[in-house]
Amino acid sequence: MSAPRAHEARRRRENPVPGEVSLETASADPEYGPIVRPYGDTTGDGMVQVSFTLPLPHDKRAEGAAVRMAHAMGMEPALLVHAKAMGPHFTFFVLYGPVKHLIDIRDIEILEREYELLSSKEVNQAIRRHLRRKLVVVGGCIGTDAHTVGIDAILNIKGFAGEKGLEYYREMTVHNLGAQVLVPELVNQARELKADAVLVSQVVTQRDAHIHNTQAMSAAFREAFPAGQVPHLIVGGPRFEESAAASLGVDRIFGRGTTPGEVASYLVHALVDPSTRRTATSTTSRKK
Ligand code: B12
Repeated sequence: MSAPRAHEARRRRENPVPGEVSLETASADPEYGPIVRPYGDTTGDGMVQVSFTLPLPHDKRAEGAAVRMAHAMGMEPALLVHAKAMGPHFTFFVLYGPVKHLIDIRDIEILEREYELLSSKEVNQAIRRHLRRKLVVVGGCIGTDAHTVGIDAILNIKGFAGEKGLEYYREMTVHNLGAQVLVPELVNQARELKADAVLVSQVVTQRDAHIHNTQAMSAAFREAFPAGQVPHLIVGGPRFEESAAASLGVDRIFGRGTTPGEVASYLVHALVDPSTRRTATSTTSRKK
């Protein structure tokens, strides 16, 4: 969960607006949480919209297959609202209908931000005071991935969402290696530039490329550096699960909507001044 959404979840728990679905306690009205279902026209009607492509030319049989697929996914009845040929051999569908599934939001596991958000001034002060040298950041997109907008949003001075990127921080030295950086090149650059942190972006997820590339990158760093001297490894991109850091062999994952200020604050927390730890962090809202 990105920080703005984590904030929103916290606000709703601590300061709910009347009528909002409760994130904690069962409401007298079964429509208002903590057990929820989707809605389209009226609250609790279960309506959802799904889209998918079938490897069939667009005809009546393909439309029947799409409806049957929606039934198999628990959508009953399923209304076919859009079908469009994607070339001669494929058809794209949109279907709308109700599902019966219920979600108990008390069982949802989330990663809440575990550190304080600092201003750029506070970040610079902390680095000066505790590290007494510039914090060195090396970043880029690895593999064949050429989607640099995300890493540029975090690193480049112009930043993202009204926040300046890490290049703006006087106490950081940032090396943005750009697109399609080969892992051995990234490892060499990190060593030569004495990187404290390596920031990698992965946007393309076809055939789980983001997972495989990240694991290969982390393995290469652990092989190339002595234990305890591996730079802090951070990966980001819109389709990562932020809770999967350990299984990918990295120290931290940042997802959709991340802002440079969050990353700068995290770097201070992880590498410079761990006292920025926030007091209460919870991963589930219900004890099992
Ligand atoms: C712009 C774009 C391109 C541009 C990229 C230009 C560039 N210099 O980056 C061009 C036209 C080159 C392109 C090419 C391709 N693209 Co494209 N592209 C997009 C598009 C429209 C926007 C991506 C973007 O810029 N988002 C804005 C940034 C700010 O968001 P972000 O990347 O999520 O980054 C944020 C967070 O994720 C996070 N973050 C990201 N990285 C990192 C790293 C760190 C360290 C941290 C802390 C945080 C962080 O912080 C950022 C700010 O919040 C998306 C669709 C979409 N709407 O997302 C498709 C999309 C990503 N592309 C796609 C595809 C398939 C391709 C191509 C394969 C198309 C083709 N057949 O040629 C090629 C691949 C090229 C390649 N070798 O990589 C698919 C990927 C599908 C998939 N499952 O993987 C998408 C999703 C479109 C789609 N729906 O099909 N693309």
